[in-house]
Amino acid sequence: MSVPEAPSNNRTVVLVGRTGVGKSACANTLAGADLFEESNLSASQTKLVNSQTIRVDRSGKEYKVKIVDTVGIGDTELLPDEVLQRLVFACNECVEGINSVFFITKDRFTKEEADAWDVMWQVLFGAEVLEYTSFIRTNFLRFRDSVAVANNKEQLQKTNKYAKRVLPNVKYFLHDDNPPSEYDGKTTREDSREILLKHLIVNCAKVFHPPVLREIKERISEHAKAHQDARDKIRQLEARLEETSSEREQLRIRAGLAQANNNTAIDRNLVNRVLLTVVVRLVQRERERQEREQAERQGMFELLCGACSCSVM
Ligand SMILES: Nc1nc2c(ncn2[C@@H]2O[C@H](COP(=O)(O)OP(=O)(O)O)[C@@H](O)[C@H]2O)c(=O)[nH]1
Ligand SMILES: [Mg+2]
Repeated sequence: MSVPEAPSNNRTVVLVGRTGVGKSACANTLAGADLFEESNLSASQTKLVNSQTIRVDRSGKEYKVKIVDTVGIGDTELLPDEVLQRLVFACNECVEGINSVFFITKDRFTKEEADAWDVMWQVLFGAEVLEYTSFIRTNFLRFRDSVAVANNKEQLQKTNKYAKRVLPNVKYFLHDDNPPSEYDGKTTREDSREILLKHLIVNCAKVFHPPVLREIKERISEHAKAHQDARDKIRQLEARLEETSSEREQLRIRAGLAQANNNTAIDRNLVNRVLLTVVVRLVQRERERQEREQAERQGMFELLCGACSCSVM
């Protein structure tokens, strides 16, 4: 459940989608500058996560827009565990909440996309994310033409069984085109930017707090508190050590100090450790999801075989 909040001038948008569909290009369009690396390179060569915050003036108000670019989900070159790990690291960039997830696609909606979609809501964020997800069709030359956009939306929904299953659940459907500037893409990107920013500012004021982000935040603050307690304890013990002249008492205090120092040392790699434990749990959840799908397929197969009147000798 998201907590009701006063509308703020901050917006956080997370871009997800397969590698090469144009996430980083879309991020640059949103930023109005080349802040993200665009390429056809494989996900393994892409940075873990890249996030940039820009300021935007709209109708006399200043907005702070945080853009979080991620690696491709549904990417065959990465193991599911690696993808989840990268996504959880991206989540750490938006622990204050997410205004919108931009799910980016290019020309088609494939099984990989449907899988990525399922991982996003079933494994990572929970069903509530669908309320906050905007489906962005990039590389759409006629994005300024409302009739072409409406037709494409309708066609896309009928493409195949994956599109038929997923796309009717999509709340916002947007089209844009973000060609590289060497192809005279500047004005096209400016027009695309207008569409994306308007949507982000007008339709995405509400903040989504996915349980996974709340958990990351809570666990990090628990650890930070334990760390602070240990430091307070060290200070107290050091003061007592100065005051006491008894050797026995000094020995006892030194033992306490060693213990407290140990407690602060454990916390050195705190954020990474918290994130990795979250990854482990999500990977487990993803495995369970795959097993469920497999069992359903098997059940369907057995049902069909049972209903079939032919006998195989
Ligand atoms: N013409 C055109 N090219 C695009 C568009 N989006 C991305 N590209 C290009 O496609 C390539 C891959 O895009 P990139 O943003 O790096 O994909 P990512 O892997 O999803 O981040 C880059 O060369 C981009 O410049 C688009 O909407 N139109
Ligand atoms: Mg990229």
